[in-house]
Amino acid sequence: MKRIFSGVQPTGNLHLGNYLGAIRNFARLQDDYECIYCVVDMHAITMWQDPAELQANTREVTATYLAAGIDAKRHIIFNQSQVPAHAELAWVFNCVTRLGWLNRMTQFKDKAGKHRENASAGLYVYPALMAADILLYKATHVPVGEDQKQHLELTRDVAQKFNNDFGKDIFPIVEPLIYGEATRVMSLRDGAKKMSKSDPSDYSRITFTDGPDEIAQKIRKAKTDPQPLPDSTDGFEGRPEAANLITIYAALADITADDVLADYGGQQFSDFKKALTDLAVEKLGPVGQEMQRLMADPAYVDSILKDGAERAEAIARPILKEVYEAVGFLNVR
Ligand code: AQP
Repeated sequence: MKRIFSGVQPTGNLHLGNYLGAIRNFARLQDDYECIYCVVDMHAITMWQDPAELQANTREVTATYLAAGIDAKRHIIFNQSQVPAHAELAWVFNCVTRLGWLNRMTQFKDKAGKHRENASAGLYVYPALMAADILLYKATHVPVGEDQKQHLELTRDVAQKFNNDFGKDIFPIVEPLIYGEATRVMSLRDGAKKMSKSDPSDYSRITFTDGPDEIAQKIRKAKTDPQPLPDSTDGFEGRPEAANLITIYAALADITADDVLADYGGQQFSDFKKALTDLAVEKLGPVGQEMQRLMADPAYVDSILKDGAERAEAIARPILKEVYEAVGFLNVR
């Protein structure tokens, strides 16, 4: 069976982009793939995290996976730090990955910003750890949002170079699964910026902890332009905010953006925003409520992670052993 690996960082403010670009797709792939879904806490600490919040956020991402419908009995949910083989394979990959590849990564440039000299070495080698996460399970497919495409290309390069360097066909060349109407949800405050957890404005994103009133307020305040909605997606040119809101509606309703415009084209934003609010509350409300219910039972959430870590470890160990043998590490134990 084809195997999926994907992950979300426990960095708080889980938002609509994470849901439509990743988590909802995770749940939808369960019947066709063997799925391993990780809470990537080791990735999270590439930027400083408050330790108590990191723990709470790890449970929150786990609860959201479950609330979104991922079946932790049929598939695996765990947090990365509990399977040490991730760090072990990441070191081998640090030695396979070329500096030139890392220097091209736009996420590092965006996150390090102007203070590149102050960024952690971990942030720089983040893509090598991500390659290790995926290849540790010989995953064949990786569902992600559009922003992770470049990192997945690097994963393919690492797999190819490792196989060539050691003359063994150990790793598969992974395929990204970037699909759905909303592969890149944009900020509600600026249609040119990705919706993101770290945006200082809470009004830029809809999160799972937002109730109906907050969702309504955020959509009401969402940036628009003075013209009515276009009649088709051809009219999105130069109108990123209109494109974003229509795309969000389409994704939530599971229809195309042109279908949405067949109903709302020519209308003012105000009416459309009311409809979008109702739809967002209808679709996100139950997931948010279930997530909060699960968060009230941390022992249960932890038991899911513990079971998942044990099952993930059982798959990962033999693969790491194969890698260590290929590299030439002398096994004396
Ligand atoms: N705006 C988005 N639209 C669609 N998909 C998105 N993803 C993130 N933002 C959007 C997808 O969500 C998954 C998990 O992301 P992550 O938590 O690992 O890291 P991220 O991409 O760094 O998330 P953020 O929200 O953008 O955080 P910050 O603010 O730290 O940069 C991934 O599959 C991602 O593609």
